[in-house]
Order: sequence, then C-alpha cells, then structure tokens
Amino acid sequence: MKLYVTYTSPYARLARIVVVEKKLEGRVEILEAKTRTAGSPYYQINPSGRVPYLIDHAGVGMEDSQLICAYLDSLDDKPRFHHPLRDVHWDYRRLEASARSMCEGICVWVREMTRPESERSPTVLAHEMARSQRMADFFEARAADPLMQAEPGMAHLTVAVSLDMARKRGPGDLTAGRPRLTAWMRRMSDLPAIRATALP
Ligand SMILES: N[C@@H](CCC(=O)N[C@@H](CS)C(=O)NCC(=O)O)C(=O)O
Repeated sequence: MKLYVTYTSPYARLARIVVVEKKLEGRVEILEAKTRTAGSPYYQINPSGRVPYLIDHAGVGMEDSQLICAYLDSLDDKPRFHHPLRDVHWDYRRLEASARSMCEGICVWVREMTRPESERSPTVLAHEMARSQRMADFFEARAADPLMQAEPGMAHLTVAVSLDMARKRGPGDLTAGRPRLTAWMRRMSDLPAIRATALP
C-alpha cells in the first residue's frame, strides 16, 4: 500500500500514527506529496490534492483521514482506535467531533499564516485564535473525565495532534495555564507513535 502525506499535516499524521501503532510499516510505503503547487504530479494520483491519501493493496485509492485510519485499523480485524462499542457511544463520538473541529480551526490559522503577509486576514486569524482558546477550555474541562483518560481512540489522537500543531506551528501552546490538559498531553506524548511522527 502507499500512503501519501505531508509531514506537517495533522490529518496525515493521524494516518501515520495508525501505521506505526498497528505495526504496518512493512506494508505501507509512506510517500511525500507535493500539495498546494500548480501542476503538481500528485494531482494525477489524488485529484483533490489533499493528504492523506491511501492506495490499498488492490490499487484502489481513498482520501480522508477518518476513512483511511478506520481502514488501516481494520486490516487485522482487531480495531484499536475504532472500537465497535465506541461507534455507538455518543459521548465518545461527540468528543471526536469536537476534536476534529479544533483541528480544523488550527489548520485554518496555520494556512492563513503561510500566505504572504499582505494576503493574510487579521479577522480570520483572530477568529481562529479565539476558537482555539475556547476549544482548549472545552478539553481542559474534560481532560480528567474517564472518557479522556480511557485507552486512546481517534478522538484522543486528534486532540493530541491538534495541541501539538498549535504549539509548534499554530497559535501557541494551548495547554499553557490548563493543568489538566497539560497532564493529559504529557501522557499522550509518551505514546511511541506520537513521538515517531513528531512534527518537523
Ligand atoms: N478532511 C480531510 C482534510 C485533509 C486536509 O485538509 N489536508 C490538508 C493538509 S492539513 C491538505 O491536504 N491541503 C492541501 C490542499 O488543500 O490542497 C481529512 O481528514 O483527511
């Protein structure tokens, strides 16, 4: 299989984490895609131009981190990050939706900052900065809950990659001044796959 990524994308990082955690390194070749570049040869592979993108063993391509992570996690029929019970656990699904929402907002902030300064929107930056703070408060309030403390699923991985991206490339360290989230993130950062996929 081939997994197309960029090493800065949090969505691609989720797929890379699942590859490591499920010990699929020998079956999945990771390739760096050239995104956001006119005429990139990658557009011949994935017309949307986004990462992650997986080509499975039968040569069939699929995009979107949620789909790709679920697919990779299911290959051994023992999903770890998509536990079947969690699919019908609304508290868990709500948590995952909020995690993705935080991730999307931080991505918008980062994308805005990669534009030339004259093209950046202060309104968008301020909006996303405020959103990221509200979402960090949301997770600080829940960080000690049994659900957040449970075995990591996609919700937990998404919160972790979002916080890491915010700290390294985004609006700042969202765990600062949030002791429960700080402790939670410290534990998540110990996961070998989180370390193995660290942002450049
Ligand atoms: N919903 C998608 C989002 C993927 C996404 O937006 N990826 C960004 C990188 S973080 C991308 O490929 N951007 C390139 C582009 O927009 O052309 C997922 O979960 O995989």
